Amino acid sequence: MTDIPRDEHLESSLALLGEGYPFIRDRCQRLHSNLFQTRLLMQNTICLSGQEAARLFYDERYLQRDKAMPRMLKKTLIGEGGVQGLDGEAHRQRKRMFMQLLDSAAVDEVVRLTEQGWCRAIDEWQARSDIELMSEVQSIFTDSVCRWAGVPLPSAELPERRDQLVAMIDGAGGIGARHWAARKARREAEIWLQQLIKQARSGELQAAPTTALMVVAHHRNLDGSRLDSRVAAVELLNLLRPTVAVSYFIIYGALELLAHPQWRERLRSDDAMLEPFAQEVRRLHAFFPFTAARVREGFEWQGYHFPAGTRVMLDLWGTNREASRWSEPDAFQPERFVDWQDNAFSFVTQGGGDPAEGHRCPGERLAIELLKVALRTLTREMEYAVPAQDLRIDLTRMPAKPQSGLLISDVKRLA
Ligand code: MYR
Repeated sequence: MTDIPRDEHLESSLALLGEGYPFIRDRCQRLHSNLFQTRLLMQNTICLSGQEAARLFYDERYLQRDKAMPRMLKKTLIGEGGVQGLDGEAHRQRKRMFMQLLDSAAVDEVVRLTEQGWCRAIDEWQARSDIELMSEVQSIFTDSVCRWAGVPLPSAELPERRDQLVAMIDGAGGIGARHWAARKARREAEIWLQQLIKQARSGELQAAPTTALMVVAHHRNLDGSRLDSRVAAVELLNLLRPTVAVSYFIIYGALELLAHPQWRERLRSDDAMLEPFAQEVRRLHAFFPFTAARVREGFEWQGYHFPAGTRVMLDLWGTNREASRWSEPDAFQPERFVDWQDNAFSFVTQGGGDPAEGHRCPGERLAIELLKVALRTLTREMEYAVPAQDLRIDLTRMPAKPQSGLLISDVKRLA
């Protein structure tokens, strides 16, 4: 048995927060290894990268989610008691609720609502000068996902709720003010949704029984009890927040259109290339950089020992760019997805494996379809100018985004 290569620093948390997305990949390259150990958040942590590592990471015989996510993420992005931290049968039972809620009819419905949202927005943007595309898309998505979920959201309340959902995402990888804003947003959003869950249970709030609000409110644990109302709020947020997070993909997509005008032209008429383009955007821009699990019982893998209880972090961003699986991995080449044979472990932007059985995101198809709607709209429904601004994406900031949120102007609806 050989020792797992070790990162030279005694404690790497500040390096991770300072280096951002390439943190694991850079060290794997330097150490010529697809794994290394380091100390992160005061714990010995094994970092993994690549397809084979992802296959291991999503094997629940070896790794569990209980007590895996760092506290800073539980307090901001994902909350406590939700599906991400469950294992075994309890996880499968909770996950079924998400899989059923996010079925193809739901995808169609959210797509339809966002198409209407884009259409209304274009009318409004034509009369305005500077538009920050990112926050506009976040408004469209907040409004659409709340309508779909049966969550009442008067238009006067929309900016506040949008900002809370965005703060949870935007502050997840931040320290200082960004982190504290995310914590506050989570507390406030949980109170808001907990109230609605209670009203839905008492009958004070009426909504169709198939809406996400009602399904979550009446969901039963394995022992037949209802979800604690706070946990129900966390799960409802697990539907609303990631939908709004798709706005990051939209902005990355808009930036790729800007960087590759030949693709803008091609997408105007070539329906078949919308999905490959969307997939390439998602491959290169995995905005959740790493995910975490914990060793269940000690085991051996590739000649290395993984001690029981050790935290393990999988490099999502770097796995999507593994040089032995993807040719020119850092280049934007949508054609690579034309005849792509779906591989559950080499392209892991929203997790790996089978979403019904494991921890892969149940909303992946929704994210792809929302991105395709955006690409269609940006190339076929509207013309716009992009004023001078700094459009660089700083990979040391998690989640990454252009500082300006992508300002556009001179919007015109195309006939
Ligand atoms: C969601 O669950 O809402 C979708 C994912 C949002 C991604 C936000 C990225 C957060 C950066 C995490 C940094 C991890 C540092 C340990």
